[in-house]
Amino acid sequence: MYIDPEYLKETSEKRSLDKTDQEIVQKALQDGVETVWERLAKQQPQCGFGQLGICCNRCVMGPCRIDPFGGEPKRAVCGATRDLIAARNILDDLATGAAAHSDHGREVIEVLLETAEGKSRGYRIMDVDKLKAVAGEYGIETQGKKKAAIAKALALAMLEEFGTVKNRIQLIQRAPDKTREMWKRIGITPRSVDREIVEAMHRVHMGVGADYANILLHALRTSLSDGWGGSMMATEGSDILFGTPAPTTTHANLGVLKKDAVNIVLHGHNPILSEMMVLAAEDAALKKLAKEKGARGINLAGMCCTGNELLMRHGIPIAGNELDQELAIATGSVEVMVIDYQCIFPSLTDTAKCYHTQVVSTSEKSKIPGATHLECHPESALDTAREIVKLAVENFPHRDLQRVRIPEKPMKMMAGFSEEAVRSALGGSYKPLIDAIVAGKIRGAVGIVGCNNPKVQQDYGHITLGKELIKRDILVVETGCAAIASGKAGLLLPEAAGLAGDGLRSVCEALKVPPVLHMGSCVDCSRILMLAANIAKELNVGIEDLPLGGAAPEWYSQKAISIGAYFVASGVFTVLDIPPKIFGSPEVVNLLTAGLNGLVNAAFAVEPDPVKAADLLEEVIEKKRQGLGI
Ligand code: BF8
Repeated sequence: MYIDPEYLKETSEKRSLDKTDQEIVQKALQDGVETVWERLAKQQPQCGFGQLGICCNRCVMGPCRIDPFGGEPKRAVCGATRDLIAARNILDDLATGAAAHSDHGREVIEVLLETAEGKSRGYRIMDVDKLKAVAGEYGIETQGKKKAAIAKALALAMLEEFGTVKNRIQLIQRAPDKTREMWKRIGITPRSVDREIVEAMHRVHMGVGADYANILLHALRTSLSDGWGGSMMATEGSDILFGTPAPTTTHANLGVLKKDAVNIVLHGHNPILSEMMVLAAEDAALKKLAKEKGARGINLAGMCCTGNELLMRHGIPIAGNELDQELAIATGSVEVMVIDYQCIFPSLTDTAKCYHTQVVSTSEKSKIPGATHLECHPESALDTAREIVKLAVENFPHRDLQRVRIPEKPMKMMAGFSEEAVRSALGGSYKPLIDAIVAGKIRGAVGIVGCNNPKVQQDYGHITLGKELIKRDILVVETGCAAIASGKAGLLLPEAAGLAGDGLRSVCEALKVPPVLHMGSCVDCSRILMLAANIAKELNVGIEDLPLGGAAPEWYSQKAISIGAYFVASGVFTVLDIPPKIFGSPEVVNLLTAGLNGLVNAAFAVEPDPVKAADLLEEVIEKKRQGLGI
């Protein structure tokens, strides 16, 4: 349809920072496709009580809301105050996020067990060294034992930590002593993954405690069970099964889709099926079929964190981050979008109906009306993957060439910086990095993580903050959609060191690494924890003493709340740019942005302007440097 070119330009620039995304935003508008931005506009004005976190919809004496101006009603029907309502709401959100990460982790460990027992097909143990190292941490004897036996013992030991038999999460031992003592002192040492989440659900029920601070402390404990438990197990289990990432070069943005190949986009979070898709796409018979259908080949492209998992381990190009899922379909070039779970728009099948794209759902947990459901089970995942590739190949002739537009220039990028890879880039020890920090060449490091949110111009927060920090000689490590944003913007290239301050630039040039390091998917924020823990241990201090910061500039999800909370609970000051739904309770705001300093030597800040956020992070980093006497 005809749309005024000025309007198209202005609207697309408002929606996304990235030129290739802008191009397809314009196409989607011209094609009349409803996207997340149209839906956000239709929701205006959004509910003020909800935004402030002072509405409660837990029981049927309600729903209730509190007057934000101090008038009546001051209490819900049950008697809950604004503080209690806001604290329970945030715990509920956080527990949902922790559950999402940890349930993903559990599935990975289940596949590890089935692989060890010879019940899965196509899966192999790729990193035997890591298997042995992690098994050693669990006290599992590895000498003279077959890898299958070690993997079985490890998987069972990890699965026990989801329940309450052990009531102890082994991997928290990776945190420095001082940090663990801090947790113990304030009673937030996580006991097990599921236990903290179930207890969170218990605590948000009506009539289970009215002390908002007590509820928020449990939120920290729940988040720690995610970061040092479920998420860390997801990372370690995936590395053992699929390989620990090492630096690799690939491409990012919607330009990685190909005009002449069958395009399959892999979207979601769990690498279990997508790893089999990598094998299936190499199948000679399917490649031949693709040729017969007129395609040059089969092109896999990632999206969101499934994409991150694939690019970290296989260098598979990534089409984009969260707000790109509809845009990828709007290129008109996607034969199949495969989804596992999390961060998948429920309306994706409606978007797909505007083109020839088929959405294939693969998890029993994540079915979408209108999608073709081909369920992934470890014993038959490779066959399922082949079936999906065949479906995509057979769909290729249905592509309407008149409606295809693919941006021309994919951006080159580097990824694969697992904690092990960072250490090896440094020559096998953290000493050179610590020396650079002590010498002030690098002032500190910030983990930029999290999502896109249509309330912010796509990628603006990530890129502006990232550039500001590296300019100030602060190393940036990233995961999730933040890392994809940096990939699209060219910050994940060694050449981007030219944008850094003199000190950071010299270190990056010497090591031939970018000033922004892609450390993986959102569960791989556990890699950031490990990096911090290992540096703290070398210095014999706690993580809370290090010149570190965290930021989630465009966050939207409950998972991001859990990540932010375990950063803070681990002693890392963290800035959010989108306000969490707590501002109806000054007491909750005060505890989370100030009071926590007295408990974990870190707190949250909320700052919508990324340049000012960089100021806050720099200030904290300099203070921590002073504390260390450097
Ligand atoms: O887990 S950063 S939008 S894709 S929640 Fe989702 Fe947020 Fe992206 Fe990965 Ni993480």
